[in-house]
Amino acid sequence: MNRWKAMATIVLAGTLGLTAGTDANADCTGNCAGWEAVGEYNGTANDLPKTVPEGIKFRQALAQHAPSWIEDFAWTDNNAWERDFKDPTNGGTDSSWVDDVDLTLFAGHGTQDGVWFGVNQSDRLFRWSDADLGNKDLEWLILDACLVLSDNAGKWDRWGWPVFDGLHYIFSYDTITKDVDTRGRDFVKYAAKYDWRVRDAWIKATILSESDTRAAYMRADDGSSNTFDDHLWGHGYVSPDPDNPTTLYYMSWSTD
Ligand SMILES: [Ca+2]
Ligand SMILES: [Ca+2]
Ligand SMILES: [Ca+2]
Ligand SMILES: [Ca+2]
Repeated sequence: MNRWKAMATIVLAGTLGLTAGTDANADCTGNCAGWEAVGEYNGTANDLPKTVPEGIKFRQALAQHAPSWIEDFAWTDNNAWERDFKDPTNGGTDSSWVDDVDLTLFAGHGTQDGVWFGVNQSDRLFRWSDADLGNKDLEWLILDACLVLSDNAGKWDRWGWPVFDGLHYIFSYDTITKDVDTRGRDFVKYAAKYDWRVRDAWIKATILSESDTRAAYMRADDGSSNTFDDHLWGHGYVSPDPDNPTTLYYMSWSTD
């Protein structure tokens, strides 16, 4: 369905007594997840046929293993937009989408500076300087894409200090990674079916999916948080939000 048609349907519901407004997407209440997957790059990069299937498997795993969770949004290909990840202070709408939920998965192309979309909405690169995450809600962001968490000296000032604003974790890759459709599913499986810590679930999901790459995460803590021991909501301890991070942690590992 065309994205604008989808939003028009929601606005129409407002005339039936639900809340209608300029922002058709109401705040998500409860345990909320969303995902965006770009398989079609419209000639700007090679297409990635496994990304949309990854999102669908992520959806199915949530339904199967984490039934208390709601899928708040799922945008694919030309309906997946950079502005959904960008903070309103930078001209984006993340407080209605990516930062309005607890867990977001992105699958597509990446570099150490950001992740790529197939259309200009409002541009094609969600760059670290576009981001301010957790000031609305988001706890966990999976950027299943190459190189976002490249292990070099600049990493703290890219995806670290300027980005973590209540956010607990970014899960991604140090190196390139392959187009694989299982990682979102396996993350949910280990975090929800087996109640593992989220860090352990991402490590497991990456090791299961391929070899010869290095996956990574970055997380934040302040004086009262303990994100190391985070689980998904409903599946164990969840740390208070590190709203003013005092320490950032980085880990990468071989997927051999
Ligand atoms: Ca939350
Ligand atoms: Ca951008
Ligand atoms: Ca935000
Ligand atoms: Ca939060």
